[in-house]
Amino acid sequence: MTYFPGIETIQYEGPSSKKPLAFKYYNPEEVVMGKTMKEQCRFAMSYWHTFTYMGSDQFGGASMVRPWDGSNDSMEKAIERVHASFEFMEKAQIPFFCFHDRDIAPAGKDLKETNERLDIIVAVIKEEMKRTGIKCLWGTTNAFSSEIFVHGAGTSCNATVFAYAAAQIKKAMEITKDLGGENYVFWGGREGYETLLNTDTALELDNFARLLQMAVDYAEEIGFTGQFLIEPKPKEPTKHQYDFDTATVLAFLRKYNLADKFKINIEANHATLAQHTFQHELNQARINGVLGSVDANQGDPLLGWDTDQFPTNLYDTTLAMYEILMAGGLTKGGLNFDAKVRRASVEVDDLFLSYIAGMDAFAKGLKVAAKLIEDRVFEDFKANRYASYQDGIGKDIMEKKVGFKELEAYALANGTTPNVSGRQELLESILNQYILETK
Ligand code: XLS
Ligand code: CA
Ligand code: CA
Repeated sequence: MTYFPGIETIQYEGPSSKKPLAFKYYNPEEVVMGKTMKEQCRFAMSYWHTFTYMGSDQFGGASMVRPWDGSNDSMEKAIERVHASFEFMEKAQIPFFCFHDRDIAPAGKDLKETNERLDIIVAVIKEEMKRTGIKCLWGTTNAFSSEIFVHGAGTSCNATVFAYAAAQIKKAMEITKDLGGENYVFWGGREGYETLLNTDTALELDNFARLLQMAVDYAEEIGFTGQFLIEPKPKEPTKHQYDFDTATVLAFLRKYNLADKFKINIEANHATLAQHTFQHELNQARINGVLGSVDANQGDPLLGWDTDQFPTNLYDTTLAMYEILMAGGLTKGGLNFDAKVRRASVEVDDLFLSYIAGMDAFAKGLKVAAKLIEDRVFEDFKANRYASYQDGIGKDIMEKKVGFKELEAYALANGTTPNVSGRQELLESILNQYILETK
């Protein structure tokens, strides 16, 4: 049975190819900075956006009809989605997938039945993983869609909901371990608030930390060695999400002594919702040693919400790969396309075309970033810009040899040296040149 008849495995054909169903820049076996592109990019498919999203939005229902969704039985449908998704990943050459518990199996009448259903689907997924060699990048819990989470999950005012969320996370961690998941993600979809008039933020944050500590303890108990990741997002669905951005999450983790147990999963669209650039969030994670993984998508600058579009902006993919390479690569993380086709892209091959667009954009970004790093374009410029800290009074500051009194004496005697240009426009035009000329 094939759900994508007529579509062969997508091949690299190079930048001059006019064939839509071909890679122009992503050449999996090509070596860039000591690793193949496949190893550098670690691309992943998001199960939810690719196999459960049918095009609905706030104003209308499903716009897409998928051939694998023919059955009226929700479990049969879930099984067919597994088969279709692995055929898709194989043909698109995507080596990893990411999932929420509720993406892969429909909820049953109670938690027990829901968990039994998960076990059935996980067995099918394992068979497909064995057949194809495709791996699980990360698993997570959907503790936001069900109405029971209306006040939050780990931050709910209702202790029975906290317990339910914990039970759900426990099961999702078990299946992620069973699937060999390399990471486990926490995105606090309802962990935030609408109004402070009814919210005890101190208690909610303490409880959220308690929940995370329980996850750490349970991982140890069951021998789950995957990396825990927190995914920041400033708003949506709640007005104010506790995991606002990387800096906020770091402060939270440090306060609750969880900083050595978690890294960050940076999503591009969440960065821009927080009024940051994608690069800023990656940079902050990198310099703090917590860059864990990446949700590779993009938002629309004209829309104020999480549009989860496929990433095609070469500036963003270049500067993202720049930060990732500077961090030493993705290690256990990956580039997960937490991205969905537009509502009007209703045809099945749109799924391939969108992944190709994203993979090519990141492959090109990888090559440009590698060249910028190899040529030390920005790093040499920065070294020179901060050269005054290499000797004299600058070195004394760096080495903590001076305090206010010594610095006052220095300033009185020497004044300051004249400002020199930051050369931003020059650097921007060099960046353009590298994007255009890197082969
Ligand atoms: C939603 C988030 C979500 C997480 C996983 O905005 O991006 O999809 O990545 O729960
Ligand atoms: Ca995400
Ligand atoms: Ca998102």
